[in-house]
Amino acid sequence: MKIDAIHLREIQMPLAHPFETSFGVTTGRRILLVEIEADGLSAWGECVAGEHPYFSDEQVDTAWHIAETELAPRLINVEITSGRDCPALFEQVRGHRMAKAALENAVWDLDAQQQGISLAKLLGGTREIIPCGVSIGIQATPEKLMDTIAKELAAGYQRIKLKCKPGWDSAIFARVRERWPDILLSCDANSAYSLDNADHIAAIESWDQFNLLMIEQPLWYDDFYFHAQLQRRINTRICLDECIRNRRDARASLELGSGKIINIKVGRVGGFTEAIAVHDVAQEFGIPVWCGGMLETGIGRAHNIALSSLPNFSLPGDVSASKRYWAQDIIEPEVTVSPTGTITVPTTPGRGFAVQPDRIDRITVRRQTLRRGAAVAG
Ligand code: OSB
Ligand code: MG
Repeated sequence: MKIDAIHLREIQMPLAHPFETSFGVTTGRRILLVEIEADGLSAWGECVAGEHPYFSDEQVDTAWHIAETELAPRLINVEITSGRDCPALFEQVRGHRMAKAALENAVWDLDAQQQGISLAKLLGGTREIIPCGVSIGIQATPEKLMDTIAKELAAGYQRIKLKCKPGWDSAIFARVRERWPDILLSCDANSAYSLDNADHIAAIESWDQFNLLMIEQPLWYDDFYFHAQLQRRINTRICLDECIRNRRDARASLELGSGKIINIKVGRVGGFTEAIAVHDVAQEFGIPVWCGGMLETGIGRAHNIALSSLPNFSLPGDVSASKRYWAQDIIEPEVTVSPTGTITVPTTPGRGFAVQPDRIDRITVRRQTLRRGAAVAG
């Protein structure tokens, strides 16, 4: 494929509702989008780096800088045949996986369009519909949380994940379980706990009583070892998110016994090639995976839907309807969820959701273009 231009843009979009995790509150998103122009086609990638380096060490401005000065120049003047060529092109650059994923995923999006097949099919997807869950942020009051859960269950979502932190955990889980003894319920601590505090260990050990589907990343964002110690002390499965950067991490953590479920975020692992590899390692170990979310616009959401169609994505993902995040999404149609909590995987060529260029233009706050043939530093 011959790439004619790579466009970077930053858009700004207010969230329909603030989202609070153990690391902070997000009220609006700054998002780096990548558009690749080739053969008259337009392909897109979304960078999931946040406004601050709180979830991971990347952040929207570092991602922009690396995409502009290191990654796009490596991609613009070469002949490639698929998104699978990107990891080798980008290999010299260490880390910056979210920036890499934004570019690589746009190449996959382009490849699917050129081949006239769905992105899901190109990735190796087999599911026609995917099961959906929701991630519910920390709320101002327990009553507000109960109302939110009731609303999401009524909308059909198959699994409720509660963001938690010390002070917003056991008592909350007890209340939710009292009202809904049988729902699929999980929690996500985003590394809010540590094992050097006896209170924390006792708290986490006591969570077995809540029959949680999983406890997501309770300990340090870069740890496997202490998660393995914790996993041996509890019956509830630990799900790893932040600490899985690639297929080696998946293998090491599963051999160590750090967890029994993996959340795959395509941005966190550096793109679709590595996401598929992590999926395959987990499958080899008999470990289910599910697709995580990073408050994406419709572009990243469409890519998550395609990824979720792979066979080992057997648990409901954090892939939910556009309207939970945005007053108006940047794709058409918006992502909708059926009354039974599923999303239908598109079968049309490419990502299956058209981007709305006019709307994107209106919310763009900076842009940069790199054209084929242009001299690039290096
Ligand atoms: O840990 O899964 C996480 C959002 C931002 C950063 C980290 C996480 C999340 C979510 C939201 O849980 C998932 C979603 O997009 O709905
Ligand atoms: Mg998480």
